[in-house]
Amino acid sequence: MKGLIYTVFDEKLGPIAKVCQPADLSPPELQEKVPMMVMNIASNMQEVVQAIATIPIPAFGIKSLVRFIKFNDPQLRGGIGEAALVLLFDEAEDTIYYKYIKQFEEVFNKYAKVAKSFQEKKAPKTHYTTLLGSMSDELRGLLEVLEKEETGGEKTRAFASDESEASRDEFAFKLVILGDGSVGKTSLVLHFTDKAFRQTYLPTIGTNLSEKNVEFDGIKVGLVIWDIAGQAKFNKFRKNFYKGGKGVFIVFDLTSKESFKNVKAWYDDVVSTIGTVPCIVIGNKLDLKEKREVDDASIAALKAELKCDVVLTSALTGDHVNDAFITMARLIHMLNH
Ligand code: G3D
Ligand code: MG
Repeated sequence: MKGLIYTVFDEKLGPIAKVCQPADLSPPELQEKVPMMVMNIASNMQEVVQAIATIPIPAFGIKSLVRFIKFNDPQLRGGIGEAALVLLFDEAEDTIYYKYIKQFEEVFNKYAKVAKSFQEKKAPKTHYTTLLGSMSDELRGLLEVLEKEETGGEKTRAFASDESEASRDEFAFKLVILGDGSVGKTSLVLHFTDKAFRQTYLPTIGTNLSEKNVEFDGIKVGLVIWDIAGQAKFNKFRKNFYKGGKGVFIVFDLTSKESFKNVKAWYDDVVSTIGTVPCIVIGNKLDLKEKREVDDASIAALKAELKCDVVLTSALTGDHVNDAFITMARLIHMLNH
């Protein structure tokens, strides 16, 4: 967790960070840019949601959880003011916040209520400083508890700290997961492994590793899944990212034609870097039926062109997620024995 911002929409000054936690939250531009962005989003929504929203801030390599707050103030136009509680975290940690969003939401709701009453009472600024301080302590405490629960108190087994050693692991096969930003790569990995804390982040190539042992027909296959942390697209580290990969998933979003069009480019990029390896194309977000933009005929054509399996999944409902990974494990096992 990077920090918290309490932002208020001021009629004269626009959106401002009323208080930050820590007070010297850096880089300092965040204190200006984040309120601006959050209030922009709020003004584009029909109705300010009373739930927590995840909003990426790619320019800073971070993501945020945002809880909007409405309060009564007769002195304002319309008699209603708007504010927001914002939590900032590194993109590389997004699995933790995805997985435990409900628990975070409870904490946000509690403090949103207090902030609303502070606004309506016209409380001094020190009250908000104390509020963010308590909220920060509570969130950090929650993170600790969740981590203990997930890892059973034992320390995360350290992966080798640099990628060359990690890929030398003899018992586990390296699997890479590619595709445009927001197609659901991280959500798929999280659904399959169910481990949010037990990941190893390789900062040099901006990658999260998670492991999972798969069993089928009495055969055990260890997988180490490499997922790009954040929105990296064709970045200069991709050679290291692909190197030693025994299988490749290329994910697109069934509700985005653009992400589907880019599958071929991702495929060519991998093949030109590490040669042909087992590849499965995943069409994700199958649950969003009414928003679907990619039809079965286009998928069949791509399948024929790339000679890859295609699996349609939903990381939200979990449909076919395990199938995709098990199919991959089978392919890798077959080719490596
Ligand atoms: P990425 O790792 O490819 O960048 P993410 O993608 O896993 O971060 O997912 C991007 C957004 O898509 C997230 O929404 C996530 O919840 C959502 N998402 C992922 N898979 C599915 C799916 O199968 N169905 C639906 N409906 N949504 C999905 P937010 O709003 O959290 O950014
Ligand atoms: Mg991701």
